[in-house]
Amino acid sequence: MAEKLRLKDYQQPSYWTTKTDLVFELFADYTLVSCTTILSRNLNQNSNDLILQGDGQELLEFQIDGKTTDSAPFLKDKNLHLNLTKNEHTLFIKNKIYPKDNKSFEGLYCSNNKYFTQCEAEGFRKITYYQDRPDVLSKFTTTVTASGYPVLLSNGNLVSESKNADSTTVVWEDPFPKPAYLFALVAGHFDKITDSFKTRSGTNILLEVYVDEGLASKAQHAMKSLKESMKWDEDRYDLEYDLDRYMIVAANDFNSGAMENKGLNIFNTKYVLADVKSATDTDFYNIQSVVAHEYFHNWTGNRVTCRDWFQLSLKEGLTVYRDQEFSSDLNSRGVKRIDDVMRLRTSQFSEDAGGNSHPVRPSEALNISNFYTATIYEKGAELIRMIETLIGRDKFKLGMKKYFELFDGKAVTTEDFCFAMSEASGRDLTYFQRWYSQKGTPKLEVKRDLTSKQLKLNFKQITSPLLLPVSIGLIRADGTAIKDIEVVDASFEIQKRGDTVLLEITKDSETITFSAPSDCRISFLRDFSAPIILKYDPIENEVYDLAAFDTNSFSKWEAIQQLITSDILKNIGNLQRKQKLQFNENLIKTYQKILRDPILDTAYTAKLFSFPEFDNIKLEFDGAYPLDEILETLTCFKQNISLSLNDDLFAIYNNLKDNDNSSDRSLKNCLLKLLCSQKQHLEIASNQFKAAKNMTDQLAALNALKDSESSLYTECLHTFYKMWSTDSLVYTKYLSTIFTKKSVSVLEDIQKLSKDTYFQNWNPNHNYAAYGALAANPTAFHDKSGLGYQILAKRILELDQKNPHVAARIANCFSDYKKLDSHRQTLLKKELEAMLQQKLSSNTYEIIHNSLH
Ligand code: B3K
Ligand code: ZN
Repeated sequence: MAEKLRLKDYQQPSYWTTKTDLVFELFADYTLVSCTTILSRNLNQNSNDLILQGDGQELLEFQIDGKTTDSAPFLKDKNLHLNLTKNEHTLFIKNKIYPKDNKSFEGLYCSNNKYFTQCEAEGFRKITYYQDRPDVLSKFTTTVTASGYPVLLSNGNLVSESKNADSTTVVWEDPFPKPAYLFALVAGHFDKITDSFKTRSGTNILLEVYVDEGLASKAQHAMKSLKESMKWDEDRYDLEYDLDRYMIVAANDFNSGAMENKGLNIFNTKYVLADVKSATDTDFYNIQSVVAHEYFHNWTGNRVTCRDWFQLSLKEGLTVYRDQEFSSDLNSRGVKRIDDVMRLRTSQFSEDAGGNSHPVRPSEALNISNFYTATIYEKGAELIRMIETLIGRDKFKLGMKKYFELFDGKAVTTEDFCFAMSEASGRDLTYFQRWYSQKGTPKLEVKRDLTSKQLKLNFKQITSPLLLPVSIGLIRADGTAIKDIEVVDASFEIQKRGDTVLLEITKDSETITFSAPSDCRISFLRDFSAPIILKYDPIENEVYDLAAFDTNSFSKWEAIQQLITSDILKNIGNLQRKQKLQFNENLIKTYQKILRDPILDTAYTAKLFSFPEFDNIKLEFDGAYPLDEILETLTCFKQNISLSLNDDLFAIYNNLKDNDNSSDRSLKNCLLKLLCSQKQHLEIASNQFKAAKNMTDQLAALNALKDSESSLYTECLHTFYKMWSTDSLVYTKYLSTIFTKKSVSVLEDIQKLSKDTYFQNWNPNHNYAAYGALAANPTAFHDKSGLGYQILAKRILELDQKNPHVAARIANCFSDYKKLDSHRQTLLKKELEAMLQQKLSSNTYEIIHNSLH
């Protein structure tokens, strides 16, 4: 088994690679890769040893400084171990690879008879022997020769193109030094759309989006999103694009969402192709945000990159923060913040509570591909957001400017980022940086002491102390906000911002005293100012008043989440004690007011109706969670809301029914799903399905019917299949609909899946939509028979032979092992131990091992 990598072992290489010339000759069954590199001694290191990583290629020729050399003595494991003598060397390596057989979708591979690359994190070593590490930055020239592939692309600018009777040869040159993980090559038949963008300083950039033939009309939204992103980065951060052209290419087989290769982004088709008939409003929204994310990497990731892979959040956390801000500016900021917090809590908080918990800057890893996680991305973005909250938006912008002044063209660390922010803002961030190395979700407890004139708060950090920016507001029982909050005394720094005060909690115990009226209600963690779990005992009616009156859209939503969560927890307790379920009637009244509030925006109201899910509720339990009781209570809770609000839900659904905008659709479809927990309303969903003019309404109707055991569902599902199964992307919606059904019958369905003509056995999207969906479906996955565990274990082993990345991602479903009851633990343990006996990739081994231990 591979050895663990450790952050503390980082060392610069003994040689830098300063120039890389690649020549690709694409033949029908194989590809020849010739790579000439200039190596230059790193005077900081006193060593002649140099490792060039490789993975599975056939080495055909090896020259050092023009002399053909026997490579055999240098080959050890998969790598070339060189011992060099001079300050400069020229290496030439020629090797053979088989892209058509490459189902790992890393390195150079074929998908739908087109060639693509995926080199992050360590895929370049599958193309040629190379210093495949992010701190080695080289200028690249790429020559590609092929016949029968009219489109031949690589990074940078096109320098020449020549054709003869048999083949076409192109030469691409990238003027910006880059690490190997940003290398890209694409070849094939494509359709494309083109456009242009004039930068602020007047350069015209050619923009191209390449898609499968016949699908050009579905690329318009991606192109629009690209132009919006380019404009936003100029407006917000004064950052302009730096090459003559920017290309996006869509790939049917792609392990993740997209990849920010310099000048040549390669995308999963899921984040490029859309029209209203085949893509939902959420798909459109995601395309905008992923296109932006990859574009923003051009500065945060490509121009300034990571020193080593433990620094991954340097580029990912920062770029997620930037794409979140972009989406907030272009859409609704309040709704976006709620979406981001929901995602953080569902995916990252769960990850941090399970076997694969790790810090935003991990200190060790077996396989770095396993670290493309919610912690690195989402929690990483929260860390950046906290810095912005602490120093303010203007200084944050100055900090970004400083970051590029200091580090453009370099490979750096998260400390370097914080240093730039400190330099620009004058604020010491040393203590704050503990956030980067501490895993787990911080817990903060608040106790209050309210007298007639003063409110005293005592904060206790239950976990190791960190700097927690806690934003709070005060409101009175009649709903009026206390505008001028008067702080009498505080043991820590505070910053006043309008009717909100930012408390900078640092020690394990801190206090603050305000002058405040006795009916004062506290709105904690406004805008979710820190990614923590905050516990306090509300006084009577406090949370209801916040739910009704809080002016902070996040905190109003949060108050409602709190009311629901405590109602659900109370009823889980009832079930455990074999008592009757009894839901809170005041909550119904709160919802009635929300539904009748003419001021609330429909997209926001839809968020108020997004109830906590299984993954949120399970986190409320410290030890093993009561899985069956959680599931039963959640279902009954929704049924109760549906029954109690029946008339309002029905009336509003009808009002919104024919409105043609995404905001109204989101509320309408959310209410439809609720209504359908009553059998009598299933007909509404079936009618909506039949009348739907867009995918949002069609899919929402199908999903509303899904858990009903009604023939209406089977009929609609069949129609959906007939309409869409030939469209690989929409087919994934069919798969995830089936496999998220709250029923054990799903386990039978998935065993028949390989017989479905349209299921592409190795396609990552299809596997995530089927097996990933099952893994996230607690009813079926955790069925007491243990069949769910068996099916997933078997499939992960199959996938692991071809595509360890996809296998390991799905294997994350086992990380709750220790939180299961003893019956389920026994069943799962058997599967996990059996898996560890098999020959596993280091990716899957690491995930399974961590889940079990
Ligand atoms: N940087 C890529 C992620 C690549 C995943 C490699 N296993 C996409 C992104 O975060 O922008
Ligand atoms: Zn990214």
